[in-house]
Amino acid sequence: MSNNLKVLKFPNPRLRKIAEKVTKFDKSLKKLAHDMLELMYDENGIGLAATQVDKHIRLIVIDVSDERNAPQYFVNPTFEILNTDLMYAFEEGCLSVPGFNEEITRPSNIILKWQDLDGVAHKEEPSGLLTVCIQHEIDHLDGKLMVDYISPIKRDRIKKKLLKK
Ligand code: QAP
Ligand code: CO
Repeated sequence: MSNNLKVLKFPNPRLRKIAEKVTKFDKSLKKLAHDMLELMYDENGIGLAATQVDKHIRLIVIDVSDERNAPQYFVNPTFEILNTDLMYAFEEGCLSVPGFNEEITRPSNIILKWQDLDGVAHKEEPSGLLTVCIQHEIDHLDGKLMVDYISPIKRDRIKKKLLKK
């Protein structure tokens, strides 16, 4: 059980809220991060943004390892695109859009800046699945969803199916 946290599902309008920057690196931040990680593992996800659990702060948890034993926490993440010509298409899923996968094209070379749970700043060029996942999750913090990249017709079809559940 993940401490009362639940994943909001598209088209819940709360997924559209813009998350606030984290300024206090206290125990409650660490607790939320660990609860989010537990929920993400329970639901077989590789990434989860605080927005998805109705907490509107700039916090993301990710684990792209096969063994599910390499959690990464990103606070106040931002990225710069290194080369706008290099794009990568990947079949993405989302815990807020369960049961649907869509091919999304995103920049493949980025520089990522973030803080850890203690507020220490980091800067790195991510590789592989992390590059895709962190961009997907930063979108959540800005109220943006995977379905915003597909055609309105497809998006509407997904919306109707999820509302019927
Ligand atoms: C975002 O998504 C992501 O439909 C994280 O039935 C995914 O963890 C970024 C999930 C792929 C890049 C590539 C989705 C679990 C998990 C589902 C997830 C489902 C069960 C999605
Ligand atoms: Co998502």
